[in-house]
Amino acid sequence: MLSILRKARLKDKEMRILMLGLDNAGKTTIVKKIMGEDVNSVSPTLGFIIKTIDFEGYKLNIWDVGGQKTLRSYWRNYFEKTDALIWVVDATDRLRVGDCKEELHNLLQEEASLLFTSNGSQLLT
Ligand SMILES: Nc1nc2c(ncn2[C@@H]2O[C@H](COP(=O)(O)OP(=O)(O)OP(=O)(O)O)[C@@H](O)[C@H]2O)c(=O)[nH]1
Ligand SMILES: [Mg+2]
Repeated sequence: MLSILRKARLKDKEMRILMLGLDNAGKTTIVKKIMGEDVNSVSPTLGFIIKTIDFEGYKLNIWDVGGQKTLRSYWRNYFEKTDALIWVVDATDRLRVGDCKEELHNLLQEEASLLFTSNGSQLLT
């Protein structure tokens, strides 16, 4: 019993954080900066990169996923077991602020429908 409790506590100390946003928004740059890595050698992410940060006793697993248009349909595959979402916006990219809004909206819609279907509810079909 004690070992189960201990495991549960350990599990609570681990978080899965999903980082999404349009391509070129600066996701990988932010993660590299946090990790103390060189930010001058950043290239577009074609799949995903997982980085683990230890913060105040918490293990944060950051999933940095590529944001190019062709990759966005795969975002949904990363939702499961995610504890937090970080949506990265390039505030200087005025031309794509509309795209950014639309993608975030689609993402939240999709997440809502996934939640409902996984609960077996017919609320959103
Ligand atoms: N000046 C400046 N440049 C930045 C900043 N953040 C990112 N960049 C630059 O913007 C470019 C794209 O940044 P990335 O971190 O690759 O963007 P991303 O969101 O990971 O892009 P994808 O992997 O394609 O989804 C890089 O050349 C960075 O050097 C910032 O805060 N200031
Ligand atoms: Mg990237």
